[in-house]
Amino acid sequence: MNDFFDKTKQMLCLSMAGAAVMPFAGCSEQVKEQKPLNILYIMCDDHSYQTISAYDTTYIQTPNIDRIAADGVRFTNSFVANSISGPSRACMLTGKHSFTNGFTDNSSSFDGSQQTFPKLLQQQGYETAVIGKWHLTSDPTGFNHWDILIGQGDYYNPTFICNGEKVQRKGYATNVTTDLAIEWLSSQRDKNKPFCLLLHHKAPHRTWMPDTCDLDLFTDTNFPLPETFYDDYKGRRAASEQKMSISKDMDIIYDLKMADKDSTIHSRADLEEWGRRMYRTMDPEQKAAWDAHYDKVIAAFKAAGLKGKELDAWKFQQYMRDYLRVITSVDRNIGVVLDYLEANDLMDNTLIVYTSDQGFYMGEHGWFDKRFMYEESFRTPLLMRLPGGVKGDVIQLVQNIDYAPTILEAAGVPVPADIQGESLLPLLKGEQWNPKRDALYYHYYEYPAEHAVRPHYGVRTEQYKLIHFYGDNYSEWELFDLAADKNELNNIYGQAGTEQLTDSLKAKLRNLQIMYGEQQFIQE
Ligand code: SGN
Ligand code: CA
Repeated sequence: MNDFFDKTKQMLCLSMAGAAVMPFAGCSEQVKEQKPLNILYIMCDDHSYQTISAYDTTYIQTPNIDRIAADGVRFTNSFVANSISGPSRACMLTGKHSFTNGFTDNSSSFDGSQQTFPKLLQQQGYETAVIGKWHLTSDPTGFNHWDILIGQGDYYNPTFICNGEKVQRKGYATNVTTDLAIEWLSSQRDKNKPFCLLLHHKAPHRTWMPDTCDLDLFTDTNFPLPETFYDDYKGRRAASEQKMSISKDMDIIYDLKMADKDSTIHSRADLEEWGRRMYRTMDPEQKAAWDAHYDKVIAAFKAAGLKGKELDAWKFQQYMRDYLRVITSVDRNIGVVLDYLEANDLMDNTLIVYTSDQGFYMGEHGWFDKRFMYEESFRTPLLMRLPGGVKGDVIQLVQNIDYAPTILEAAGVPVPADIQGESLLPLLKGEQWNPKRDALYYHYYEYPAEHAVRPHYGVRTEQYKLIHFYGDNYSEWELFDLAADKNELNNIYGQAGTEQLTDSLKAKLRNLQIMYGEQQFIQE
């Protein structure tokens, strides 16, 4: 299904693309006329690699996001350090794991006095901005301009905080966020300086509310159920205890929009509670377009009277349709930004990054949401187009703590020694890459919390993954051989014959915990 997994076996296919660009800082006299490097970092919220056609064509075509891949590098083994929004964003800004940057779960508040890559760029003369979802509670620091959504933000007519002032803006969040980015690029920034723009869409976060113009897309499409949709979680206790099941935990009104005005498929109280949240910020025109679409779906749903597995499959289809409608809008808006760069002669001196704050379950294991160190949520899409860099696939294991040092090095700004990530710049240039780590470290902390995923840390190598779920009176280990069991259904921890492998992975885990300052979590 995911064609890029097979391609990970291929070697890098690299060719030079675009014109040469000099880093901004430290330019010598004779190259001063060359343009400094701008940074455009685009990050969506919960955008799965399964729904980017550069990675996987099963569900949707994303021609505009694919433009970045076609002209740059597609990372086929890209991961996060902690699969949840705020922590991921903090890892990305600091180049440090959650424990080190202090933002371990979504209830944290980011210590904005600490070092971040936008601050370091700003100090070296960059004009910096963040537009869209922020989700770090404290006000942004290190930005000349910030225009952020409050918390998760709303899909319709969202309220932003623009440099400290609240402003409600009419329209659909992805379009509004794009317009703000174009406005800053075209008329608000100081054009004598190179720019670093973090463009953070709230889409496609739950509850996957499409733009009115996309509501009728995919209406007749039936998507294939993932192989693991009916996973029984045998041998994986923490997986069996979560609350992110499409069948059991996805809400018929709130998530799937079946707000039946006659209240025959749910109670009146449910309609009032969830309906209020769903329509909360829509204006009458938007609400009318919304109802014109969903009222028909509600009528058909009521007439069908689905139960059991048929109902589960319907929920999956409905979820996929809305999610993919939201992605259609994201892709269209990425196209707008790329067109702007092209029309304004910025493509040959702008590093473009496309990523998500983490991966997401598109029904694999029967789930939506993220958090687990299992592949679908541990992975995240990552595309980077460096002018003058290479094109093709990079198969090395990379992580979101690597973005900050990559961007700093690309901009010619020294990478501070305390940054834990590794610069990916050599990979973008087709050069040798010798990271300090020999495996990836992961740690998820948020518990108790929505979706009931137990805290866990673990280590991943090219072939194996060892996870430890922990808590008061809770200790569960899982070991997967990803070459033999790509869907992680067969926990081989404790099985005869795995002793040596387990010891060596535990040693790697211990070393990473020491390297990243989490000695207190070491388990013998
Ligand atoms: C909200 C969602 C959750 C989601 C978290 C974290 N519930 O609480 O489903 O896991 O955000 O997501 S909702 O009812 O408010 O939609 S994150 O991407 O921001 O970390
Ligand atoms: Ca997210």
